[in-house]
Amino acid sequence: MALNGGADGACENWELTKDMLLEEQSPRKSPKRAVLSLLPSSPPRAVVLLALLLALSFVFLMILILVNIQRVSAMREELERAQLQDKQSHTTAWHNLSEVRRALDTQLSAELQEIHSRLLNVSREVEDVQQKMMQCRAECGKELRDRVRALEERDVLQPALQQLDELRQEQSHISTLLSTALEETQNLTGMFCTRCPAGWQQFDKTCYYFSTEGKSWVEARAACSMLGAQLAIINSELENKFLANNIMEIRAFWLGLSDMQREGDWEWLDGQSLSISFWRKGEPNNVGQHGEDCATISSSGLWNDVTCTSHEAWVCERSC
Ligand SMILES: [Ca+2]
Ligand SMILES: [Ca+2]
Ligand SMILES: [Ca+2]
Repeated sequence: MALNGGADGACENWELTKDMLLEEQSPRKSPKRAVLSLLPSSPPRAVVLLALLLALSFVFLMILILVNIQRVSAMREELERAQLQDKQSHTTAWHNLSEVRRALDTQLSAELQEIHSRLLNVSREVEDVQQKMMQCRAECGKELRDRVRALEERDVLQPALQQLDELRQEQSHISTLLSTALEETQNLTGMFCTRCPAGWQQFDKTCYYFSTEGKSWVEARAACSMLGAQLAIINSELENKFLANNIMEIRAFWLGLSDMQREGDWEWLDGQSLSISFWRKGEPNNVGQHGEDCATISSSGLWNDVTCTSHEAWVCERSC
């Protein structure tokens, strides 16, 4: 009953509204009126229109869905392609990383081996140094102790060494004094020439021996040599006079003068040629079958050349 009452009321309102609209718009013919003519005044047409709208909306929605599906599909393909590229890139990078890792492993292995070798060498050197230190500890310790002992002994001996040094200086001084005294003594000895043996005569700084027997010149020369002397050599007129004064007998005495090396070239035994001469008048004359090549001196102080093999006395001379 209520429902029917409600429907009847709505129909009455619908009729009233329709009449009011017809009364207001009847004086003029407008488009709104055409539209109103389509309104509930003809319900099937509205339904059709709504259905048409719904269909169009559905079609439009389907089109949007298809478009979106295509876009999603494209994006999905692009994503797959990107994933594939990423996978390929990842594979390449992994391969490169593997190569790098392999190279690094090889290099590190070589370096580790070299470092290990160096460590072994260093270890050997350290052992060697340790052995040397052990040896040095034994040997160097002994050497150091010896050095310390030597230093201690040197310290102990220092006063004695100093005294020895002073004694050496004093000895050197005494040696110098002795040398001076010896030189002065030699000078005095030369002046007085007290060394001539018994039987020898002294003149200036020379000792002379006058023989009492006769020999050949060569034998007489040898006899002087036996006495550490030589046949007399006249160096000055005073010496010649001294010899003459000591020849008391009327005899000739061999001098150390001859020309046996080359005739006429008179030469003393010391190799000197004649600087002064005291030949007797007419001498040297080199007479006889064998000639005369050895000189004699007589008490007159004059010289004569005589055959060297004749037996004559001789005069030796030597320094004091
Ligand atoms: Ca002389
Ligand atoms: Ca001669
Ligand atoms: Ca002669």
